[in-house]
Amino acid sequence: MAVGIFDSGLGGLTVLDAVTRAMPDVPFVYYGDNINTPYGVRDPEDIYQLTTQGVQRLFDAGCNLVILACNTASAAALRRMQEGWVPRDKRVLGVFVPLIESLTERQWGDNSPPREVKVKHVALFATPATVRSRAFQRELAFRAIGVDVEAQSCGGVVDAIEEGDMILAEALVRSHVDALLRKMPDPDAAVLGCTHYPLVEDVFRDALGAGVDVYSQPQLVAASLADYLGRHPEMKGEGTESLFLTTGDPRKVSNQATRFLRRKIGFTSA
Ligand code: DGN
Repeated sequence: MAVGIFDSGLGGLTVLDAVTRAMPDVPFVYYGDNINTPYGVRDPEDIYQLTTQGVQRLFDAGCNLVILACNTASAAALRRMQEGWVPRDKRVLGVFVPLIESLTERQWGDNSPPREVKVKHVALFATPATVRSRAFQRELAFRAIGVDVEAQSCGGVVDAIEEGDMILAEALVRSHVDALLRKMPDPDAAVLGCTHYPLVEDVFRDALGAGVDVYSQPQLVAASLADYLGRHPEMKGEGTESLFLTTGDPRKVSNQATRFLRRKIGFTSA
């Protein structure tokens, strides 16, 4: 048994990196749906079908707890999966909630009514599907009032990162930040709502300027998961060996993954 980490491709490795650093004694099984990436341009039904397939594979590999380390899948599929698909003895958690809890200064799982918070103007950067879903705004509205969100759909950034074209990724990030700042000139916080973006976090920070607090997911998700496993140790699993599965070409994906983890790992066929 191990904790499952699902992503449409390689972005979830930024989350895997943070969780393995925070919890070196927890075994993980990573599933990257590289053959179907990117999800950001797919329709919600398609994302739901692909996500349930991948999560089922992780259940079959012995994971009782699966983290959807993909905002696009969390936005399009998580609520529907939790409401009718996830078996009673399993849990599937997303990456939005830790981010929003941190932004709204909440403890993990605090479900008290929405209240005023310090941040007033939030810039959200995410894939087209995440932005279209408005899931971030919906989750935020459960917890906070009086927060204005301006979302920027960052087309092209995920593909450029997956292909390793960091010059293109940087140029795209700068133009998306410019577009956002034209709509909202004075954000006090920016949310990087895609697990690929930690690889270009410095570019976001530089383009946004010093006055903007940047919320990035990996460390926030790792802290929430550590807290959750502290309260549910039976979900942790045994052993320390992690396993990496891909629907794509294992050799190509293993090479690409080195850029995300700064160490060599070997993927096998899902
Ligand atoms: N990394 C994914 C996310 O967090 O939304 C995006 C990947 C994709 O398929 N577009």
